Amino acid sequence: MLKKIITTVCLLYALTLPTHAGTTHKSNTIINLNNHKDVIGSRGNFNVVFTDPRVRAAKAGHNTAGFVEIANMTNQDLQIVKATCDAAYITEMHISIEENNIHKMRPVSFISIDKGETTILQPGGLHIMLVNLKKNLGPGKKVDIVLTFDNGHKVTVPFIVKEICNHCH
Ligand SMILES: [Cu+2]
Repeated sequence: MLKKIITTVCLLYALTLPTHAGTTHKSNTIINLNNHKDVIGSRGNFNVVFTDPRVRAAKAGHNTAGFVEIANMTNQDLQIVKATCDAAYITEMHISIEENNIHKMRPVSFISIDKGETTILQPGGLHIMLVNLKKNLGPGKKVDIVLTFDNGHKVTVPFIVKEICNHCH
């Protein structure tokens, strides 16, 4: 279920095509790293599309998770090697698995996105785990998650807080 993420070297940044609110619509966030202040490393092409970045609504002190579809439009295989979020005390990349009919999740050290492929973070699979929230995340709020790629690129992706089923992962 691990798919892959991107890395090339160009410089583009964020063109956001916002969703029309509601919990069922998807939004695309096209990351163009040209002139992006967070870009670290060499220059080149970096074209990654983040679709429907969303975080499950949860209260301060609780854990929650972020989900998103990530399309690697570059010509290089990519990996996300780190995720950080100021709204939580701990941010990890996780995968949900089922062993002996028991749902578990465990940290992964990276999330891969092959060139031309899309990796889907979703309930029951890969997700960004936000442990011990510092504040309430209510529906409609936005929370930034910074994703670091294996080539050194750092991308800030705005995740929208939504009601997402509680037992999906
Ligand atoms: Cu988790």
